[in-house]
Amino acid sequence: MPTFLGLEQGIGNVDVAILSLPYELTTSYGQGTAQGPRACLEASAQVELYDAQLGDDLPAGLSIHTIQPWSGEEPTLLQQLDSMVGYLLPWFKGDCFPLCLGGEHGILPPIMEAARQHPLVEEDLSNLTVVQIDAHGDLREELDGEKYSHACAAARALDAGVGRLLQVGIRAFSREEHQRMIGDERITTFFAKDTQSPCHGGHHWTQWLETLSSIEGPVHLTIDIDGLDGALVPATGTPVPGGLTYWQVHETIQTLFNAPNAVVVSADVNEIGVQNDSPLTQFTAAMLATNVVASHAHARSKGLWKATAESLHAKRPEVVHRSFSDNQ
Ligand SMILES: [Mn+2]
Repeated sequence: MPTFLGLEQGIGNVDVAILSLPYELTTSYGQGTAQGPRACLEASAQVELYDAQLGDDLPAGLSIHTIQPWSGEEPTLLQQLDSMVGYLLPWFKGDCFPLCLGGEHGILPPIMEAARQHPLVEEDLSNLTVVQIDAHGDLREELDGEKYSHACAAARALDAGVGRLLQVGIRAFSREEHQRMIGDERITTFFAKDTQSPCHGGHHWTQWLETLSSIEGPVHLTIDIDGLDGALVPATGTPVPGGLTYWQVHETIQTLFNAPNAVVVSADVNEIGVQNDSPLTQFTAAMLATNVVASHAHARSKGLWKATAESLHAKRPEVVHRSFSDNQ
């Protein structure tokens, strides 16, 4: 199995857990995101270990563990979702930083169930802010009759109780999704049409960065790589023109991790496709994943991230997560 950045497997305590969710049941257009996590890990061996903000080479003293991929083979979609929750739960106890590689965006609802038991979330997802980089709103009620479709990932996160959803890069959405963006006060959407405008984009982009800096409390960062311009990620499930530049995503990650009153408790990079004529798509995903881990390491070094599990878990009984398949 390839390891993240080609590093030797961490020993002892886990500081950062790299989790692979090769899940693909509902991708509507492209194919191949099930192979994405492995391709991203392989491409990560070519990423520079030095991070300029951190001023150090990764792993920068951290113990980074590349965990064996999830390999659920349950017969139904709902049982697969439950199986992913079981795979994720041990890494969401607050004593390490989990980074999930996907797989289609349908991995978000199981990640939310795992995040529910993070000590800073305290079983109540209304305490959690989700920052979503994406071309799509992912706010449909269902797609082709399936409410756990990748096209519904953000809607299901809100249904699970997420307190705030901040979206950027959005440029492909239905009338129904647009109405929900406007009507649900938990959602703040920064449209690509505004942030990428040649005339006024800078103004909107500054507002986005200020919004990130003002976040308080625990945050999950979900990066659908199709939020980037399609030219950078042609092998993702649904590449879309008119998206974010690499440096805008980089700046979003760094600004979020540096927000003075926020704690980024977990992240995912999803919809990674495998490009065969060039490694550009999987290498772009690997660069972003590396930037997430380096930004976490930087936040740790500044005291913005604390291992919270021991003190908080001592007070509480074990959390029982909600089952996707039992609630039907
Ligand atoms: Mn998405």
